Amino acid sequence: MILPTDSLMNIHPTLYRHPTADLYKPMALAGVVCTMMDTTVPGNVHKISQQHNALTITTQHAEARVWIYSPTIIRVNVSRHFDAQDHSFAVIQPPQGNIRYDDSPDELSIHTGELELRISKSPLRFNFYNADGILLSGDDERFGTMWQGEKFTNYRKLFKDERFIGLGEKTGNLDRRGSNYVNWNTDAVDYTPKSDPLYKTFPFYIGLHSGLTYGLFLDNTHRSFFDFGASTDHSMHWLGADGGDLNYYFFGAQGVANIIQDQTWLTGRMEMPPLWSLGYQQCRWSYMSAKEVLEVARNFRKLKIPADAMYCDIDYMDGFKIFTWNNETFPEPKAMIDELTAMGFKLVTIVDPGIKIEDGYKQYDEGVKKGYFATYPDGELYIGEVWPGRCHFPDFYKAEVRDWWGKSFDALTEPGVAGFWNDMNEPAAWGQNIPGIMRFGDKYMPEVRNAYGNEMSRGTYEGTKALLKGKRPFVLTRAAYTGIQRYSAVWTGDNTATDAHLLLGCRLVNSLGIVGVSYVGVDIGGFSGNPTPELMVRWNSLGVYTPMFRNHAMAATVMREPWAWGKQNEKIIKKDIEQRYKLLPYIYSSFYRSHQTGLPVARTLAIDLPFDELVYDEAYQNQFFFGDNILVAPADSHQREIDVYLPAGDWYRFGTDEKITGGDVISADAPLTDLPVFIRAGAIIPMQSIVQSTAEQGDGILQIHVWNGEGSTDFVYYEDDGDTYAYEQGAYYKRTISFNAETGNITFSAVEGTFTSRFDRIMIVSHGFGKTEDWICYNEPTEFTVR
Ligand code: MIG
Repeated sequence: MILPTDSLMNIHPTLYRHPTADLYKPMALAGVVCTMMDTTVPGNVHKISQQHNALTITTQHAEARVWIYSPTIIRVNVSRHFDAQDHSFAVIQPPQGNIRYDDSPDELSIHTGELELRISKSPLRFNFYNADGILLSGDDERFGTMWQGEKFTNYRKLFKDERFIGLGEKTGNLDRRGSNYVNWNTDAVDYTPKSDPLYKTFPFYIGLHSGLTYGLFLDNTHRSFFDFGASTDHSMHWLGADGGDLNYYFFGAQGVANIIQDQTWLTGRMEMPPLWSLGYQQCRWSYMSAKEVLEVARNFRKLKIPADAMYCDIDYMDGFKIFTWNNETFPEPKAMIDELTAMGFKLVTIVDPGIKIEDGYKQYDEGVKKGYFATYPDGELYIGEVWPGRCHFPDFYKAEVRDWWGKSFDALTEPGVAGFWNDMNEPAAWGQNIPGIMRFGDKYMPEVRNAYGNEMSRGTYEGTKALLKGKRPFVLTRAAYTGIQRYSAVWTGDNTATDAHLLLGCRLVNSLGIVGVSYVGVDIGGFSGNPTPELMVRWNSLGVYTPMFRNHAMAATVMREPWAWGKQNEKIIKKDIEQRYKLLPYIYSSFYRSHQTGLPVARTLAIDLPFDELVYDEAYQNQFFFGDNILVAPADSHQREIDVYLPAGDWYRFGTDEKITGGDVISADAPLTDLPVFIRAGAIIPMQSIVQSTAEQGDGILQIHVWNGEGSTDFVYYEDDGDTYAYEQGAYYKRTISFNAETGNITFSAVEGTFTSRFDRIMIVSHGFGKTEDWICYNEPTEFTVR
């Protein structure tokens, strides 16, 4: 008997509605499904047992395990063949002890005090409730979880007013409702504002409905997919992967910031970055010789445009062989770097994973001898072509390989390289279609592909950290998976020199912030194509408020340095870069907050205002807070006036100190000389005088800018040596600065930590008080009055 193809869907709900039909039985329908995919469901619960901090729930066709990680984090894993290793690339916390649960004939319920998981037994369904018994999220009652072959899908409820944010580096709108996405790390050459997937995988999103928040992280490195109510008459949302387990962490904290804190507690937070890396970075594919690198660096100093980092893209190498230098164009790397150092510059060099097949090349010889490269199933070494030509690819999943890789960086750290840029680690090979039979040890590439970038970055980070003997390495990567913040900063790959990409860049950065990745940059100016001078100017002004401020461009594009755009534009760009340097004390303190809590430096407004409709309006969705007190409204290169949504409260235009009342959409001037940036009333923003690089001593004055407001506000000021790990032993300088608007008092708490501030004077700069004087104090102050 052949039924119409939609008969499966006709039969499903009927079966589920029938009390005895606990399972969709493909066998019973053999005559019907013979032309269909092998489809299975977990079936009903047979047995419940507890071991190793986990509750094990055995069903007809699967096994589900439940662990509690914290009162607001519950992990569920539904599997047909549970892997005893239970490995995660992302999670760094262990589960808690014994799980207490209530068992009734129909339902199992687990309470943590803040979160309740109710598991219905026939059929197996998971529903999460808050402490008040209100449903946060759960399985779609009809379909729950199903396998089609090895691929599983978890169909979930969709609330009428539900919005979704997250997934990290994904194009599209801030609100992901109605969109669908795939995670499969890809060298997304020439991506557009609609392309998917891009380079990174963060299978974590936050659901928002009925004034409630929850988060879900699918910890699975296979190709995964997420659908937020597209093409289903808004009846459900779903997620899944081509293989592995439905292994997810459910976050029940209320408030987006609290969920981000929990998610970064689970998967780690970034270390304090080296201070120099927060300055302006100048990159290009490529500065072709040491001479050119030095010329560009010298020009920054000559023109008094601040900068901290120069880059070498692939052409510094000998035939693109990783860990080598071209001895014609870069004959004396150490001499070049010494000269850069004398000018206050650090050097960052690129590394790709592909190791050139060439006898006598150290990394090739060693890698082959020791079996460090990816293979085919028959043991033959996989060969893919990339810049060096035919290459092998290190198996970064093995500790021994990461260790070997990490040690090879001595070729770069010996002459003095300070930053390590990891490219092409999706991994990429010409043709962009590495076959699924490529193997890393006992794993086929598709099972672990999405974590390749993390494992390469981990090897780079651990290796260079050891080589730099106590100094913080700066690591930058293109491909990533959840948890990357523990090892590396990221950038959003090969964008394009268009206004659409400038705006998309804001959404990518903000969305990466939601998934725990604070240290993010985009290629300022756009990688491919040539920006107009207006676009270049505008993009630089946005770079000031991007966690990583790096100018980069593709080979054969016009030069992008600040002086390449005419004297008038050079002046504007210089002023913007100076603004970045003035703000470094604030930026560094914001990075500290992120290091402590996981809260991103660049924050979509959805973090503070998740249920404010205007936040998701396409006209305002690119806006973001930079740290606690600065609101940035990106204007493109053509706009000279834009509509800005200013949330409730009073605001000041940063460039003019004009006071504006929020709670509404306003029209803001947007000249190329003044990006619409607003300061929250009552804000405390520590700043400094202009320096040419972070290596410069400066004038020793810490400026505490205070904008008039209401009530009281405070700011945690943080400083350390910016360079070593001494802060982990208490060598930092931290004070809470408070402002009381009623009394006009500014109070400094006692200094916490053993570090001596590099500022020996504090200056108070008041805004919006109708006074113009500033106050300087020579000794450690405790109190000022601005009224
Ligand atoms: O095949 O190293 O995204 O930033 O300049 C291109 C050359 C390889 C891609 C990176 C880009 C870099 C370029 N790389």
